[in-house]
Amino acid sequence: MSKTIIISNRLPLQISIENNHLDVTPSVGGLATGLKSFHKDGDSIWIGWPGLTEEEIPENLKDEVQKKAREENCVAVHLTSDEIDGFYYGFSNRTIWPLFHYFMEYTESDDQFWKSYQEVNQKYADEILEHYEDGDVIWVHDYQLLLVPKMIREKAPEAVIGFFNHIPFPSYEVFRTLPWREKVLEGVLGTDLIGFHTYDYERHFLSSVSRILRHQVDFNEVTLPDRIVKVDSFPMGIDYKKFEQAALDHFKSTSENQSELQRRLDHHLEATPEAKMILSIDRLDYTKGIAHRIRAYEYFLDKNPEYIEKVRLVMLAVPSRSNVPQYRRLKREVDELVGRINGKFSTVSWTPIWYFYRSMPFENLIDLYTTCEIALLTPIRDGMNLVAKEYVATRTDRTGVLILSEMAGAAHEMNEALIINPNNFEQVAEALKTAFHMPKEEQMERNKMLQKRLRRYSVEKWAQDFMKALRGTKENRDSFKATRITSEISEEIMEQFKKAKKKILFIDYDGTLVNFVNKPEDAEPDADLKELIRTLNSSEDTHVILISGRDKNTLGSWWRDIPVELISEHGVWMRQIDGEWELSENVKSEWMDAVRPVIENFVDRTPGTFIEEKNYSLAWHYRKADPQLGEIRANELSNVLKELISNRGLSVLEGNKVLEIKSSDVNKGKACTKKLVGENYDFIFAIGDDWTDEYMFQELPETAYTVKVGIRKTSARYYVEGTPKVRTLLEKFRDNL
Ligand code: GDG
Repeated sequence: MSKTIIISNRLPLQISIENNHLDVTPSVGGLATGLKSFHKDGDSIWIGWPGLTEEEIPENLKDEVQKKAREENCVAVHLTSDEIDGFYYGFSNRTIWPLFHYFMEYTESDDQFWKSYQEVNQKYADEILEHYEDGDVIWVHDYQLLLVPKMIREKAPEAVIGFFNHIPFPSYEVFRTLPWREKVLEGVLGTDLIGFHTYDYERHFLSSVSRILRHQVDFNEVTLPDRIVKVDSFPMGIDYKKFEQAALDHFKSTSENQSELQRRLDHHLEATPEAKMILSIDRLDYTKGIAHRIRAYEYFLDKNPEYIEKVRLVMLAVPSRSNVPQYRRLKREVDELVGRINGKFSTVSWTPIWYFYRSMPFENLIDLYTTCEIALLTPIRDGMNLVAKEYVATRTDRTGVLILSEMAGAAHEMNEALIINPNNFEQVAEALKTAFHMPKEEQMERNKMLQKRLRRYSVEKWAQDFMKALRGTKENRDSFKATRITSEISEEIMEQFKKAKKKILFIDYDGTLVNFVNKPEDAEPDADLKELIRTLNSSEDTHVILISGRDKNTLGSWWRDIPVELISEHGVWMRQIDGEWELSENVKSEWMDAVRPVIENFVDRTPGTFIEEKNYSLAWHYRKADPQLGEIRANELSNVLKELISNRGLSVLEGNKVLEIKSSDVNKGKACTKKLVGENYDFIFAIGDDWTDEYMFQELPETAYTVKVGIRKTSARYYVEGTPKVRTLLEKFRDNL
């Protein structure tokens, strides 16, 4: 039976060794907490690092580690301390993490880190491939493993692979500064589905893909030569019931069962019943805005001294990544700030900040959530922020006020919270005042709505939605109309080719024989290609025609020494094998003077675009324009032109990053059927990549072998993934001449 393979940097468990004895505990963190329930219930294995380096695990316990992991349906990837330094503390946390959170000044570009990142990603990919079986679905998590999807795809081209990015994806202007930006994007595009927490991250990612890799992006789909990658947002939820139940149990527990922490919290509440506790919980990370928060709190107390002894900030900072210098610096900064502010405001019976630098057991987390009337979560950037959601879920009597930074992904779904800009201290101070005085009814009204949404969009639902969309990509792939030319199909075609007595091959040029380039004049055929076409056309019974939208002069000069028929400008001109050009009887050109100024206006308004003037058509190219602006202007121009040319016997062809206006009577379909008139070809083959080639696919007889290059909707019977595959196919024809 097929299974799900989950892969994340860390396993959802932590293995520790004391006195040669292994201890396994669940690990803390957004992802682990979130996916654990999904993993437990389903048929899945989870691959990741168990938290100890190879050097830390004694030789005699290595098998035991794997055994313990397997008991939890986990597979441990063993990493050395050098690997952890380069891959995890290095590239992941000193390059990607700061960059993706817009901390460009913290972002390091170190070749050694990058090398290690690639090697360790390969290690994860290899481990996955060890366990992968046909039909399994693979779900890769987070920024530490961005290259893994491509690495799996290379070995298992048919695999169904999803990727979820738990942190923000920065805007193109920030992402483009990464020296290895192409490799990173290509790595993650090895997937079928990429998920982000919010639409903004999705938008930024697609913008980088289209600007940096220049792939075609239509709405939320990236078209690659061999696949379509879907990109979507799936805001991650929490295990709502678990938090709700924990809170209910907490309230039921008797005073003997209470934790020490709860006793101390209660003690404070009893001593100062009108005072309110403000909760802050995060990993100690510069993105979480902890130092800002303390300063904003200081600002609040400075401006509103009447709240002295009336509020207390209970701050839990969980130690994190202390091997990275910025985290050590932040720790010092926070220690100093807390010390200074406590020194500045404390009274005999009151300290303004109650600071814990440690990780706490789950029960204590619940003590804090349920006891504090206000939660102040002010990240400077945060992919989602699950703490905000957990806080609301534990407020079972619906009281409590959440103050949340608009920079957290969670803010998009939690409108009923008090949403603030963490850099605006005045606004934070105002929100604290509002929270302090908010009537209970209003608190309950707000939390009611929040809880309803959180309960519905839980982590289970999030995982199910993602998996459903991921499986959907497979169904989509399977329902694709054209059939991929596998080696068996290619053999079959060759058999028919060999048997046939009279054969004709229509071959498109750009995007089929050669890849697209920025300057159309740079797409000249290489010597091998020329030789291939010459040989193909040298056999008596095989007739090769290159059929293109290109102008006759360019096409003619590129193929001047090769005896092959050419059809240029979609059929306006035809060159005989002896080099003579003939004009199609259907063409007109008098319309061009009226249309040209309209297109020129679009050239002026859209940098990077230009007009290609052919004898009987005008083409507006926008490949080099900003991709989004190009698409917008192409739509606009297409509409303007359609109106302008109506009833003139002209049509607008929408090619690959080009709009072309020409006589409606001329197209590749008409041009190639003309070639069949009066002939008795028993093998007809046509191959092309873009929309203009669809005319050939539609007009040729059903028995023709029509082949689309790339994966797009098509009327062709077959498809191949890209230009290298076209060459291989043509070489097979040559070998079977
Ligand atoms: C990343 C993204 C995104 C915290 N302290 C303790 C503890 N926790 C648990 C919380 C919560 C989780 O850790 C923290 O999750 P966050 O979402 O707030 O933050 P990150 O760890 O930075 O997570 C983030 C997330 O991935 C998921 O996609 O939301 O934006 O940065 O579940 O309860 N748990 C225990 N003791 C603690 O001291 N037991």
